Amino acid sequence: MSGAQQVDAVVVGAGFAGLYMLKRLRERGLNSVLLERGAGVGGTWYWNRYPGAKCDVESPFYSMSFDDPALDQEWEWSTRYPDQAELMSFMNHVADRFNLREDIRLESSVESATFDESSNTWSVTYRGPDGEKTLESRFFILATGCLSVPNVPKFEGLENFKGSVYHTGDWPHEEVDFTGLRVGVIGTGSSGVQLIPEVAKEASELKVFQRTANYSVPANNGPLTAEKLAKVKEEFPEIREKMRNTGTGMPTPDPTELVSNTPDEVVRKVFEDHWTLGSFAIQNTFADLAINQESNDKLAHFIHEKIDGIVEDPEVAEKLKAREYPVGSKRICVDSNYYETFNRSNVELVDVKSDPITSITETGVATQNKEYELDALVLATGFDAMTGAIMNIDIQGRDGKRIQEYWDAGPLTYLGLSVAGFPNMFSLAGPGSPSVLTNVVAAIEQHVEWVDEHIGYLDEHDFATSEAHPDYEREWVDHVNEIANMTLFLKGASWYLGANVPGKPRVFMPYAGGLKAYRDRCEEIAANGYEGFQLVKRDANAMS
Ligand code: NA7
Repeated sequence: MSGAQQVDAVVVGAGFAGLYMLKRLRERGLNSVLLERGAGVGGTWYWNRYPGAKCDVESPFYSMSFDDPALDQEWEWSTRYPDQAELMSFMNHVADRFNLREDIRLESSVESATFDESSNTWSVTYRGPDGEKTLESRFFILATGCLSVPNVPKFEGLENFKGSVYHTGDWPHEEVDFTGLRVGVIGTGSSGVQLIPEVAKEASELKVFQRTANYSVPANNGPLTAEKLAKVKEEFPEIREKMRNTGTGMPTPDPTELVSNTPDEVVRKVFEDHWTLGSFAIQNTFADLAINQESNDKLAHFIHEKIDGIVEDPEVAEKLKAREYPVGSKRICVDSNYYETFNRSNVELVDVKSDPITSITETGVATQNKEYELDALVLATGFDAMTGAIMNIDIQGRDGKRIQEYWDAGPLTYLGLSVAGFPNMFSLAGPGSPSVLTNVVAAIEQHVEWVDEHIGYLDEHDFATSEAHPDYEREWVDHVNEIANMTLFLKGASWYLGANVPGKPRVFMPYAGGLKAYRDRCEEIAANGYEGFQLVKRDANAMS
């Protein structure tokens, strides 16, 4: 015996996925520990607490059910889109309500996980408040999040800047006051687009350093009135059922009409209605928007016209128009007064595509042609998405196989859930899963329930371990690529593709076939005795 604490399962990460996984494992009677590097639960929402941070999926649909209809009825969402603080309240409520905290170890950062073939256990080492500790566990479950490792570009001289530097994905817990300061924001993805209007209200001057313009649509956020909430609650069982049966994981039916078959004036009316309604659903209004360039161009043109209507300076409006890639191939942004912010006299849009940033100086940002004096700098530069948090852990499977080497040319998974050579390791919402292209909490719920049932199957049938068969893994990765190749997704230099992090392999990571097709495939695989998984009996070395 090593002296390490023995448990049945170690879950890493206390976001939606980790919390729900812990709940299910405990209900199954497994002695489980959840390790979380933050000082609180919440995952992505614990770290992304920048001004304006909110979810772009509506509150009732983003509120994971945790398989408890009573939770849907008792929680009171206050706005159409939940902001960071409200999401934190919800997740803290969940942790308390299901007594999850007793099995959660906070400020505990997992450093390594090594599979021991003689005992079929994972040895998981983490650094916690009391130093380094090791757990020995049968199951090792990664709920590490898709957007949890901030991408800090290697700007020359960044360390010399005398003012404060913030990253949206690692925002301080104490209040940050930009009042009267000259602030620079680098990055105009979803985080920048949410933060910029808020910072503009406080800063004396705001310089927005934009490398690539983005498509953004209005959130049209507002209070979720008592009547609306009551209606949602009444319909919740039906809503949940619908969410399980759409490609997007949203309750609205998947589109069937094509832009290419629809008169222009009708298309325009549909776009107009969705613009007024607010939400990224505008990109799901027609079935061919994600696959047909000409159809997609119509939506791009519509958004460009909207920008012209909002932004007073035509030169600025022109710069704000995304042109290099189709709508949705990089995640569409959902904003509250983003384009309007560029009408403020204290805000300047700096095009760093035509005049690139050369360095950060002691006093600001230097581009090829100019220097911008700043008191504070915000990096809204995104994340080492989907693989970053997994690759940061030294994971060794069978025969010392290292995930860092195995995924060197891009991640390889079966269903996004399992990796060949890494027995009893499961990843939730990892690469190969549809999660980030759908309502992520709906996808997470499916993953957690599937993994939980799979674990139940292993025990019922006396299997010691489960892992992806390499041939099925290859087939799944090929299928993920095949689907991506049918879409316009490959035309955007997005984090889906790893294109935002210099040197990262350019591989399209999410499954673009939609949640419904994915769910059906997972269910079919389970019904076929977990086809494609190598299952090893407890008392034999023979694989099934
Ligand atoms: P994103 O969407 O990856 O956006 C990052 C932004 O930072 C984007 O505008 C990048 O420009 C910009 N960026 C990154 N590196 C640089 C450098 N070196 N110079 C200038 N600009 C740079 O991250 P977010 O945090 O906004 O959103 C992530 C997800 O969170 C989002 O998709 C939602 O799902 C929620 P680029 O486009 O690469 O030219």
